[in-house]
Amino acid sequence: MQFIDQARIIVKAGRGGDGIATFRREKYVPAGGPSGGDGGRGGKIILEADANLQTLLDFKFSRVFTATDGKRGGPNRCTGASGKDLIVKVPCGTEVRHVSTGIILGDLIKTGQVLTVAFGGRGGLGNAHYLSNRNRAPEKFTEGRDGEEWDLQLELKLLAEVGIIGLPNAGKSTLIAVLSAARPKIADYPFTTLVPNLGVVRRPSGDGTVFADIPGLIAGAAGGAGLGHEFLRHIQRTKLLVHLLDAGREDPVKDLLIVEKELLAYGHGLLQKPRIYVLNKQELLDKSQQKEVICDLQKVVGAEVILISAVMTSGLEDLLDKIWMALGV
Ligand SMILES: Nc1nc2c(ncn2[C@@H]2O[C@H](COP(=O)(O)OP(=O)(O)OP(=O)(O)O)[C@@H](O)[C@H]2O)c(=O)[nH]1
Ligand SMILES: [Mg+2]
Repeated sequence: MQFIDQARIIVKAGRGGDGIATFRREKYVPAGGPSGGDGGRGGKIILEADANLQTLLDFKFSRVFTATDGKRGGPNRCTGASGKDLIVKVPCGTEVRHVSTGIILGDLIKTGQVLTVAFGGRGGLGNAHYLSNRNRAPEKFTEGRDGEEWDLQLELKLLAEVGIIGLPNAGKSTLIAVLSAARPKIADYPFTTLVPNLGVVRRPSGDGTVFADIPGLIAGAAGGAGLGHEFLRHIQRTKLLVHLLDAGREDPVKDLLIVEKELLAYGHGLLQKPRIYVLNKQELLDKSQQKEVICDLQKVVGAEVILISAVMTSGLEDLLDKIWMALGV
């Protein structure tokens, strides 16, 4: 289950400091020579892969990254201070390319891996460099060079961490729509969704987690019925499943067992994946009916079943809390 998260950023490395022209003035030294120091180099921009980030969400808000300039040279051949490098953290798996040429600068795969994307300008030379036999008192010095500036395209192939499963019409697309910025088609008939929708949900630590609405699970899916088989393969790569049940159906326990049976039939460890069970469309039942259905479901799954209404957006905070807890984030 992959989709591409993209961001465009501008990186500006620091300018080099200027060299200067000065002459030694010391007691008892009659003709002090040139002593102007060189400018410091500008700071560079470095991207660093960080396993704590999952998406490029934050680059939608801060897009320009600037490193500081190098300082001017000083007298007595003192080189100016270098500009400070700026380290920008990106999620592991980020691919970096130049917007203008399309050239790939690199792939940041492992946490801690770094890539310099803009080099700082060289510092200018002080007049001490221009001393020669013909010119014992050079006034010449050079200015620092500009740092590199680039438009970069960041691309990240996202892996869905949370898969929302359940029978057609359970409200999977509705749930992903209320939790994220995704706007999938929603309708009151089965098989509305034909390919998985993905949405990024912001978690308390600030970064995003990718949710996938996995459609088309029906009886026989593991054997290839419906759309199921294709998507069961994708579910394998998620870390957590949210199993959504429809409170408006005749027998939610039966529905639950249909889907669980498919997970079992497909194998590949799907049944061992951590799961959170959720009864959706709570407002279709009165309080005592809700209690009864929840109780029946809990008996079968041996775990808590969370009651929500995606349409009324109730119970969602509790659901997200449980999800973050299960993911350990
Ligand atoms: N009453 C009520 N209806 C809901 C709720 N959530 C979803 N629905 C309705 O249920 C129907 C199906 O919702 P979808 O989100 O399209 O369901 P889905 O699971 O994505 O269905 P498929 O894409 O066909 O697998 C729509 O008419 C929704 O408006 C809810 O909390 N309460
Ligand atoms: Mg759908």
